[in-house]
Amino acid sequence: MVRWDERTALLVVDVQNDFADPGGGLSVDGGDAIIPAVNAAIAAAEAAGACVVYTQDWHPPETPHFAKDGGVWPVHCVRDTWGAEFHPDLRVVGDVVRKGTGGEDGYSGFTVRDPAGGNPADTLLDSLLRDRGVETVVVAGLATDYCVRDTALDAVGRGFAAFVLIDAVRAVDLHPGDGARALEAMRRAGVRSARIVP
Ligand code: VGL
Ligand code: ZN
Repeated sequence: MVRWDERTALLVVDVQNDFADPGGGLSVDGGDAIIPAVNAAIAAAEAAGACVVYTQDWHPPETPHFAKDGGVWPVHCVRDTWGAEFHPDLRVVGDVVRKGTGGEDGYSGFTVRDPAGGNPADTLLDSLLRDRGVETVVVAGLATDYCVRDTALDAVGRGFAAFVLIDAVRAVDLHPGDGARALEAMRRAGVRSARIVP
């Protein structure tokens, strides 16, 4: 079980229209179905004085992250478009960290990679959490097999204790089983599974 307190942060990963809405550019099956559980986690965090931080995938119109520019993904979460906005049912009550804003690639909320050389750079997430004395992160959102996985693995690598809320995440499952493999990779790395809905 997650024990919510001031040293715990809920990370709400990429609950944006392009992932969560069935009409989105990179729609995740059942993406909108997690929103009640995510909102329940937000309420639990708030009640205990835990901070809530949201990430947004925030791409320029052209980036090597997109298939049309040499990458693998359909166009999604282009900055300042409907697809990049938070899903309207999501309660937003905390800071927002945007990733990919300069055309960088990568999935983790902590790190982006320069599209040319692949050099990693930190987002604001790590310093934001450390400034608040956060020791434990709890990850929810989209997608289990990309941004949720990489954010949780990075959290552990940076010395945070980490949980994944298995009823508040969903996978892209580009290849069948990707979501299950991602949960297994997180488990092996020390990420604990928890549920928000009893
Ligand atoms: C994501 C694929 C491409 C994610 C972002 O949020 O999991 N997946 N960009
Ligand atoms: Zn993306």
